[in-house]
Parts: sequence; C-alpha cells; structure tokens
Amino acid sequence: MATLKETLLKKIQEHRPRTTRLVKEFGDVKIGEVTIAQAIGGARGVKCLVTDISYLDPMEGIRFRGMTIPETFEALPKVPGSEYPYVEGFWYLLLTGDVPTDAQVQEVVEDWKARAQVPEYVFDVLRTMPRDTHPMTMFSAAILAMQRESVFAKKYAEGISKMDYWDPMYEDCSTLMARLPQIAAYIYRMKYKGDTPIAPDPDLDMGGNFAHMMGIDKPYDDVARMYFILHSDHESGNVSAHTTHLVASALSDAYYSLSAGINGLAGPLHGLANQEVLRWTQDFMKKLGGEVPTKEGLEKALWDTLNSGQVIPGYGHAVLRKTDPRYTAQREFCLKTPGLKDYPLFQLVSMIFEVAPDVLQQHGKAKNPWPNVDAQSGVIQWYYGVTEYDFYTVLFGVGRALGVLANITWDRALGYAIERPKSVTTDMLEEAAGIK
Ligand code: FAM
Repeated sequence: MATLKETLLKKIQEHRPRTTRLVKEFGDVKIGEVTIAQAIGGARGVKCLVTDISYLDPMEGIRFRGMTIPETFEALPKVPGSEYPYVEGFWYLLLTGDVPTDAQVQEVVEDWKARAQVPEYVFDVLRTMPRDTHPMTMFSAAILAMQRESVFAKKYAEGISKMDYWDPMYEDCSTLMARLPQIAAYIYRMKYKGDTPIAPDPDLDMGGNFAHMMGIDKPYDDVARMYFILHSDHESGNVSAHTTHLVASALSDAYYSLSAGINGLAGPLHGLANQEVLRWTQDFMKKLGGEVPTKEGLEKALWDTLNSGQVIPGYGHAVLRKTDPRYTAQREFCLKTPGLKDYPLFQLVSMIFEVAPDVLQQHGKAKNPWPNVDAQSGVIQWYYGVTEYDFYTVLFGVGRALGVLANITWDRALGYAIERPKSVTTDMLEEAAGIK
C-alpha cells in the first residue's frame, strides 16, 4: 500500500502540468473583472484564488473534494461503534481527493499518534499567560511557539528545491494536526476546569481522544468528529483560509501561517460569531425567565436587535445564498439525539430558524437571510457542558486547521506565488468613475 505521502506526491506530479499549462498557454484568459464596489467592499466575489480542496456553491453550500456534506459523512470509513467518520480519514480525503480505505485511515491514525507529543514548553507558554487571556490568543500563541520546530523553515534555510517545498510543509502540517487537539483541550481544562488537564489516550482516534481530553462522555466524541469536519474548509476566500494562504505565500512556514489564520478566525464577523449567537440567544431567553418565547415575542426581539444597529448573529453569509448545509448537519444531529431534541435552547434556535429569515428579508439588507454554521454550533456544545462561549472558536480553529493546512501544502506543491494584489487611490477610483 502506498503511504499517504507517496499518494500525495503522485497526485501532485499529475496535477502540476495542469497548473503550468494554464499559466503558460492561457494566462491571459479573463475569469472576471473588478468593480469599484468590490474594491471597496472586501473583494466580495472577485475570482482570484485557486483551490481544489473545497468549493462553495452559493445555492448548494460546501463540497469537500467534490462531495457534499452528507456524501462526505457517508463515504468515509467510520470509527468502530460510531456513525461518524475518522477525522484522520477526512484529512486523507482533503489532501488527496481520494476516499481512503480502512488501512489508509489507520496509517494516518498511527502517523498522528507518532507526532502527537506536545512539547513541554508549549504548556509553559500557556501557563505564563494570565488566565483571563482569551482562549483564541492562547491557541494562537501555542501554535506560534512551536514555530521553532518547523521542518519547512529548517529545510528552506538549508537550501531545498522549490519542487520539494511541499514535503516539509506536509510534515509541519501533519505535526500541527496531530497536536492541536491536545493543545485545545489543555487550554480548556487549564482555564475553565480548575487546571485539571487530562492526558491523551493513545488508543483513541482524534475525535475520541479530544472528547476524552475535554473530560466529556459519549457522544461528545461524535460531536467532535462532526464539528471538526464541518468546520474544516469553506474554500479559500474566507478570512481564516485566506490569511493562512496569504502568510504562507511569503514562504512563512505552517506555524506562522496557521497562527495568523487563527487570529482572523477570532473576529466576531467570522469564527467568533458562534459565541455571539449563543450569548444573544441566551440573553434573550434570560429576559423571558428561561421560557421559550412565542413567535411574536421572538419577532419583536429580532427587530429590536436590527433596529439597534446590530446584526442577527448566525445569519447571513458572504457567499452562501441558502441555509448552510453545515447548519443542517448539526440540526439533524440535534433532532436525532434524545435530550437535545427537546432541549429548550435548541427549540429556541429552531424557532429563530422559522422567524429570522422573514424578518431579515423584510429588513432588506442582508443578501442572505438564511442561517450559517454558527447559528447551531453553540447549542450542541452547551448541551454537553461546554458552557464557556469563549472556547467555541478554538473548537472551530481545530477544525479549520484541517482545511487551511491541506491548502497550504498544495500551495507549495503547485508553486503558488507570493500574494500581492494592487491597490489604487480614491482619486483613481473617482477618475475611473468619471467624476474627477
Ligand atoms: N443581520 C443584520 N444585518 C445583516 C446580517 C445579519 N445577520 N447579515 C448581513 N447584514 C447586513 C450587513 O451588515 C450589510 O449592512 P450594511 O450595508 O449596512 O453594511 C448588509 O446586510 C449587506 O451585507 P451582505 O452583503 O449580505 O453580507 P456581507 O457579505 O457583507 O457579510 C456576514 C457577511 C456573515 C459578515 C454578515 O452576514 C453578518 O454580519 N452576519 C452575522 C454574523 C455572522 O453570523 N457571522 C458568521 C459567518 C460565518 F459563516 C462564519 O464565518 N463563521
């Protein structure tokens, strides 16, 4: 059996001529144009990134390597006793585009175990930080602290061929993936659970081990597997993916790049939205004395939020124009899980799903009135006892690492250039508009 790395090399060698040919023979072909609104408006919709790891269709939602979320869950080998797949197998899929066999999944499981030992100094760095430091700051700092271990930085300094950049990048990315779950769980137990970290269990898969290190019983292992896969990738233009790609384009290694991407994920319009959703939902429930509101009461609360100039968290999306299938996958998990289905907070979230799209449509601003992934995530975490909102984005970050690290491995394999878009001045825009 070819190893993951051998398979990846074969895929890279097959793919390279396609990229080379496109640049050499078709480099002048136009795939879009840029308007003034796009230049001022966050480059929304500007087609200037290439990735084959995932594609986001505005109406259909995300496809990982061509597969929808239900297809992905269906196709990948499952952890024994669980309905959910190995995260390790998903990593294989993202990197190669192939659904792995059981044996191929086990290779990744073993490889990650061999790399999983988090160096002691990372815990020292975390312990030095004031305990009220945001867990995203801790997570990012822990990742950055490990930069000294980068194989890519070492090989680059030694003078490695461009064609081989992907290899040490793959090494760093695999090591990061193997260590992130323990770092995240350590932060959680140190910060919120009276400083009681739980040692990893080498017999468990990534999702199972994460649940174990968090100190939460089944089916939280399934929640972890589902959550990491759902949050992994959303093509290249979102803030965390784009930041990771941008920083890596300077040939900064995976540690620098991922740490930067995680900092972007920490913004309230991006990853942090999931904690905002839960805060907003619970504040609302608190005001009602813990009761699930009536639809009329909810509608009024939604309008109050909008009229006070705030967004309805968990709704809207820069690209999607329908209900996020990542929202749907989590909703289905709630519906089939006894206890969660009748959980008042889930009932409220479901009611918001019934009411908010109409309100947002009447409000007339948001281009997408439908829920995104964050409108559901917090409820599940809360139900299983992870009630510390601040930590939710760290969970998102562990998942997001899968996608962005697979992407930067391929970036180096295909020799993507350092990013350097061109800026213009406001005077130039006014000239282009014919008003100056
Ligand atoms: N509630 C109220 N107004 C909203 C809205 C919402 N949920 N979503 C968009 N709008 C407004 C938006 O603020 C903008 O108003 P202005 O013209 O006054 O600036 C207008 O509608 C047009 O925005 P858009 O083109 O529809 O959305 P953008 O592409 O600019 O922004 C989001 C996309 C996700 C940042 C935006 O929908 C939002 O702020 N949603 C709430 C926060 C959220 O859920 N973020 C999580 C996104 C998630 F997918 C993730 O990254 N984890």
